[in-house]
This record gives sequence, structure tokens and C-alpha cells, in this order.
Amino acid sequence: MTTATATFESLNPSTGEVIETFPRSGAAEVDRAVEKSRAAWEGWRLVPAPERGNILFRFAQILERSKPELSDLMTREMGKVKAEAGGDVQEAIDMSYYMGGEGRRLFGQTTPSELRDKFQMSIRMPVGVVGAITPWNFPIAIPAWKLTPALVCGNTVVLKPAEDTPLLAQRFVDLLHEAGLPQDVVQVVHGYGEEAGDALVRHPDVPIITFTGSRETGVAVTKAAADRLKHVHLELGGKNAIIVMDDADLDLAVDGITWSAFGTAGQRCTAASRVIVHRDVYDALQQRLVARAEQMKIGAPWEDDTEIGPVINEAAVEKIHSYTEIGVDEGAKLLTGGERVEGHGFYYRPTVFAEVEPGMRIAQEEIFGPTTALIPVGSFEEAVLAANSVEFGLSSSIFTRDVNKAFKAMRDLQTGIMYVNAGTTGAEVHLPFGGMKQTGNGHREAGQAALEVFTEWKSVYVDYSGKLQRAQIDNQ
Ligand code: UN1
Repeated sequence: MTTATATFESLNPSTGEVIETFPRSGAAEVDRAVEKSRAAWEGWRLVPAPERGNILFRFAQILERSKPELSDLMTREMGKVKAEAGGDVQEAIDMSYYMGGEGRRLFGQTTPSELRDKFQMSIRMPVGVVGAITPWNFPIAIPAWKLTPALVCGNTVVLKPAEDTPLLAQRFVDLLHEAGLPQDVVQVVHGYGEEAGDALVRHPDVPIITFTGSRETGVAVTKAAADRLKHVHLELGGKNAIIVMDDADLDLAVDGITWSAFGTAGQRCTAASRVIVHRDVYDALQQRLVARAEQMKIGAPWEDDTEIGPVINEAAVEKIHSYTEIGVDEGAKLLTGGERVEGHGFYYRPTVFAEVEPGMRIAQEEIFGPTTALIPVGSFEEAVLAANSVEFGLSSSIFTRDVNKAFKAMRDLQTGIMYVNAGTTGAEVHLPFGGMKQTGNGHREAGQAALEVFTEWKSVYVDYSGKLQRAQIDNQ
């Protein structure tokens, strides 16, 4: 049992130094947060949606103003490089504007009735207190993906951010308050999944859980939420493949692979951790990719010319390295990387394996680091088969100049997101984001799809005939 006097530390992954100490919340703090959030909901759900949207517009403006400060903090607390940190904040800005606009839409439907003098419509209703559990890899963007739609729809939120990026989460919520969000509508509980996260997932007054993280935790969340029949929105792992066909623009493909495999040091759930390559271009692609990987500048993420920053913590370095050993043991050929960078901080070299077979563990399991696996194939059909041979289904891509192959890939790749002639990363906020198969449970976030997660439908029938009209009977 923990109390608020217990603490944990947020570290700078480049240096290993402590940035700040945070209270480690347990069940008691979660109870208090939910109680406040539940009380606040009674007021918040009645605030006109356009007014709730206006707060999000102001929030977007404040985020724009704070972009340099937040990006700099992100390079220090999470370790992504400057340009990518700016992109993370920009994604939150875009989402806040988008969801702010929803305040004046939140469309339902009106339909004709089968009876005379009767009106009917469907309206979106908020669900209540949302338990939002967010990861460290998009420490500003993902809280925005979850909180802005939840709030504009009239829900309140208890946020449990990842224990690796509590300071950014705190700044995010402080800025929401600066934008005019009423006190108590959003509560933060800091700390660990097994403590604060678990208490939140099980709390009887939290009817929806939205979670981004590992498949394993997603399954545990689903089971814990089942007793109360909670709505569960999950955004889990990926094992995303880029297919490079023999007619591809190879320089473009190498650009796309480099960006998607090594950007954010591979710590995106959309990262390209497999590259499925037609044998006719396999040697050429391999040489160019290795040359690029070896040229990448590794360094402090706040410095302008750094291309690869650290991974999040020591455990991540160890996990990534254990997959290097697994790959070597499985008989894959290590072309470059495969080791941590000596010195302080949690750095790992961009790593490329060749001669990988689709069934190997390095081609099946999510590594969440700068490691990618080249899988040679002889045809388009074989490429699609290999791409689909994993349990996850988040993102995929194909590099080809053949329009027929591009359209077949759009149809046949079993992923929720698909790119043609671009890498596997780069989702925009106004399209649904999420995956098929073991990447989730059928929900999507972002865009209009997010509204489905954070509202329930209410169908309303208004009879103005002044008499009893029986549906399915009196219209005969
Ligand atoms: C994630 O890795 O959890 O498409 C989100 C992308 C980003 C979002 C990634 N816009 O890669």
C-alpha cells in the first residue's frame, strides 16, 4: 500500500540525471481524484459544447505559444530530438483545434418517423469519468488525443501518465487550466501502472478506460474492467512492415525506412521494425540503408544536428539489446549497430538485421527500439503474406510505382493504417488512428472515430400527435 508520501523520480534519458520527484499515487489518491472528477462531471456535462470547444481553442493557442518550451522539456524528459518533439506538440495543437471545432458539431442524426406527427433524433451523450492511461513516447500528443475528445464530449478525466514523463503531463494539465478548464474536470494521478493505473481501471465510478501501451497490459486492463462492463479503448503494439518492390524508387524507400525505423529511436508504435524487400533490389537497398544508419548523428536530443537521441530508460536498452542477441541466435545477419553507445545515458545504435525470416522472433515481437529486420521475398504475393504474418496490425507501407500493386496492397494489408510510397509513421489527427488484430479491440482514436469512444448514443422519440401511436402497429 503506498501513500502520497512515497515518491518516484523522472530522469533525463540522455544523462540519467534526476529532473524532478513526483508523488507516487496509490488507491487512496485515485479514490480522491475520481471523487472530485465525478462531482465536476455534474457541472461540466451541462456546459454548452461550443463553450467546451472554446476552451480547447484557447488551449491550442497556449500550446502554440508554449511549443518551444514544451519541445525543449520533451528533449530532456523523454529524449526525442528537437524537430520530433516539436512535431509531438504540433500534433496536440492540431488535435485541440480539431476537437475544439467538434464543440459546434458533435453531430447526431434526425430521421423521419414511420408514424405521423412524430420527431426523432440520435444525440451523443458523455459517459462520465474517463480513466486515461498514457504512454511516454508521445508525452504531449497522446494525452491530447485522449483528453481533447473526452472533454469536448462532456466527460471529465482522471489522467495517469507514464511514470517516465510525469513532468510533461503535469505541464499539459497546467496549460489546460490556463486555458480556462474548470478545476477538478481533469485530475492527474502519478505513479506506476500496478498501483495508480490498476486502481483507476478497477474504480467503479470510472466507466471508460482509454489505454495506450503494450498488448500484455491491454489484456490485463480489459480483464480488470470486465467486471464493471466498462468501455475499454485500447491502442497497443505494432510490428509494422515496409514493403519495397523491385520497381520502387530506392532512394525514396531508404528515406522512408530511415525515418520510420530510426525516428524517435524506433519508439513509436507505428515504427517500421520490418522491411520486406524484393530480392532484385535487396542488395542495393541493404547497402544504402546501412550507409545511412551509420551516418546518423547520435547525441543530445536538444542539440540541433542530432538525429538519434536516447531510448527512454535502462530497461529499454536492455530489452533492445536482448533482441539483438535473439536475432543473432536465430541466425539473422547483423549488418550494423547491435550495441549500446558507451557513456552516460540510454543510447542504442541504429541496428539492421538481414536474412531475416518472417517467423523469427525479431520479425514477430515488438522491440520498441532502433532495430529493423530485412526480410527478402520473391514476389508481391510473398511480401503481403510476410507482412500479414504477425499478430499486430497497426501500420504498413509499400514502395512501388505500380498502381495495381499499390491498390492491391491497400486492400490486402491487414493494418488500420497504410501508406503508399511513404514510411509507416506520420498519422494526421483527422483520420482514425488504431490497428487491426492484436493492436486493439476495434476502436480508433483521433478524427471522428474518437467521438465513438467518448460518447454513447441516445435515441430520442418525440410524439406530437397527442394520441397513442404504436410503432410497428399503427402505421400499417
Ligand atoms: C504512437 O507511436 O503511439 O503516426 C503514435 C505517427 C505519429 C503517432 C504515433 N503521428 O507515427
